[in-house]
Amino acid sequence: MTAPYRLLASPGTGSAIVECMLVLRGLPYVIEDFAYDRVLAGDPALMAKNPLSEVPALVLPDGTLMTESAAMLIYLDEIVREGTLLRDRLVPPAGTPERARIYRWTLFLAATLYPTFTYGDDPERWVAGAETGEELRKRTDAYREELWGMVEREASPGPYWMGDQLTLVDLYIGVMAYWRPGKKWFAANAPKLTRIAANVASHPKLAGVWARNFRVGQ
Ligand SMILES: N[C@@H](CCC(=O)N[C@@H](CS)C(=O)NCC(=O)O)C(=O)O
Repeated sequence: MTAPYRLLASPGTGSAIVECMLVLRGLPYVIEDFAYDRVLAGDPALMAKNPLSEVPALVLPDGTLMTESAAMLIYLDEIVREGTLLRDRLVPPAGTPERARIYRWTLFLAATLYPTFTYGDDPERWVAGAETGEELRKRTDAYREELWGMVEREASPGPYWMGDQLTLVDLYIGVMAYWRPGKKWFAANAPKLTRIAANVASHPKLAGVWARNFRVGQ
């Protein structure tokens, strides 16, 4: 029997994005949870796997270690287990403009938008002085809103970001909608993303992931 995937996680964080993917792809996995204050403090068990002390980290069945959520999603989409259907994949077929679009915006979310939290959550890690820290927080928050505006403008009017097909982009939207600027901002400024996030949250296969990561009504 092959070992399960091991996801190093913390409830409500970006590890939930990869947790969704493992469920949707029907892959066997176990979760090693870290309280978020342990992640921030640099838990030695997490740092042994990811020296940045960030979740998610993923250990593949053969022991290979992955960091970077987008890399994990792209990799896991290609794992086809017996009984899983090609149409259940979260990336459009190779060589199509749709795939180019999904890769572009998946990386936009992971590599451009996600770091606004890295630099804004605890600004005094990067700049000296409370006032400068507040300014960095304010500016990264404002920049994130601008970036979400771009994701909103590109969203389809369908149930998911690209239309009828659930893709990697939807997983980021579904989870990140719980983070700053928060649900009220999304409702007022990003109606398509609000709808998409609700559809991901109520996806029948993802009920367990939601129960583990988010409180009802959150
Ligand atoms: N580029 C990474 C970012 C991961 C990341 O920033 N994770 C946050 C949780 S949502 C974290 O672990 N932060 C801890 C820290 O910044 O020290 C990815 O896409 O996986």
